Amino acid sequence: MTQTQWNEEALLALLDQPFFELIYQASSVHRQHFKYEEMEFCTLSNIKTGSCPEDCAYCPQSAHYKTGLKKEKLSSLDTVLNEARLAKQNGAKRFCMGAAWRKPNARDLPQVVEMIQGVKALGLETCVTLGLLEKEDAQALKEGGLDFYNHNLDTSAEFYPSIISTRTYEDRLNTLKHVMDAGLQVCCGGIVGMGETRLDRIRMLLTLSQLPQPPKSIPINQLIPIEGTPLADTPPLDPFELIKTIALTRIVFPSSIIRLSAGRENMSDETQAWCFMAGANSIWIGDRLLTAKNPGLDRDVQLLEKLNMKIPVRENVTQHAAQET
Ligand code: SAM
Ligand code: DTB
Ligand code: SF4
Repeated sequence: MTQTQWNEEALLALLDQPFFELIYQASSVHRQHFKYEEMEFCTLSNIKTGSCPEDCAYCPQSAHYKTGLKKEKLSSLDTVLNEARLAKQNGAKRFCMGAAWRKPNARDLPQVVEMIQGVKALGLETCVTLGLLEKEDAQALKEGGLDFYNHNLDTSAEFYPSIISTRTYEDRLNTLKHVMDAGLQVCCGGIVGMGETRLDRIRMLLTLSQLPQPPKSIPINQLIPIEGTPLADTPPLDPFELIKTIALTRIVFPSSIIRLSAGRENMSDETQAWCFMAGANSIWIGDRLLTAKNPGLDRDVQLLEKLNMKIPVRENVTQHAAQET
C-alpha cells in the first residue's frame, strides 16, 4: 500500500484552514476506516515504579527530580494478573505494562515475559513499555507472545534535547527499528503541551509517518504537570491546539488507533468530545495511569452515554450473558 507523503507545508496548510473544515476532513477519514460510535478501552499497569535513571523533564518517575513518589520493585505476577482480570471485566481490549527503566535487564525480562503470557491467556491484547530495547530484547518479547511495544517519540527531534538529555532521538528510533524488525506491533506517539511549537508537533507526526510502517497505535498525551519536575509550571495548552493535533494525526494515519492518552483528568467533557470527533478512538480506563490520576470508569461511561456511543464494558457483559445461555 502506498502511503501519502506528507510534508511540513501540507500539514501547516491543513492547520491554516477554518477549524470546522479541519475537523470535517479528519472526521470523514475516521468514518471511512472506523465505526465512529466505537471507543477502545485499554488499561495501564505500572509494574515497576520510580527511580528511573533517565531525566525526562515531564516524568514523575525520574530519579532526577523530587516528586514525592514512592518507588516500588517489579510487581508480582499475581498482582498483575488480578489487575488484568479487572481490566477485562471493565471492557479493556489491551493491557499495557509500564516499567520505569532506561532499559530492561536480563534478570527482569523473563519475569515480564511471564506476565505477558498470563495476560494474553486472559484474552487481552498485550503491550509493554520498558524503555530502550536491544535487538535481542525485542526478539525475546516477540517469542514470549507480546503484541505491541510502546515507545514514544514524544516530540520533534529539534525540541527533544530540551526535554531529555540522558538519551537521544536516535536511541528512540533505534529501539523502534528493533521492535519492527522483531515483528512486534508499534505503539508510538507523543506529548503535547510541553512548551513545544505547532511546528514541533507537525515534525513529530512527520517522523512517525516516515517510519517503515505507520504505528498501528498512536497515543497522544497531554502533559500532566508534575510538582518537582522541570515542567511543573508549564502554561496549559489551548484545548483547540490539542483537538487540531488529534485531527492532523487522524488525517496522516487514517487506519491507526489514536489514543487520547494522559491528561484527560484535566480536560472538559467538551474537549474530549471534540477530540473523539477529530478521530481519537481509544482511551485508558481506570482511576490511575501509571502514577497520575485518570478519570474513573464512571465518569467515562457517563461521558460516552451523553454522546450515545457504544460502551465496551456493557458489550462485555452482554457477550458473557450470551455465552452463558
Ligand atoms: N520508561 C518507558 C519510556 O520512557 O518509554 C515507559 C514509561 S513512560 C512513563 C511512557 C510515556 O508516558 C512517555 O513516553 C510519555 O509520553 C508519557 N508520560 C510520562 N509522564 C507524563 C506526563 N507527566 N504527562 C503526560 N505524559 C507523560
Ligand atoms: C503513553 O503514551 N502514555 C501512557 C503509556 N503510554 C505508558 C503513560 C502515561 C503516563 C502519565 C504519567 C503517569 O501516570 O505517571
Ligand atoms: Fe524513565 Fe520513561 Fe519516565 Fe523517562 S518517561 S523518566 S524513561 S519512566
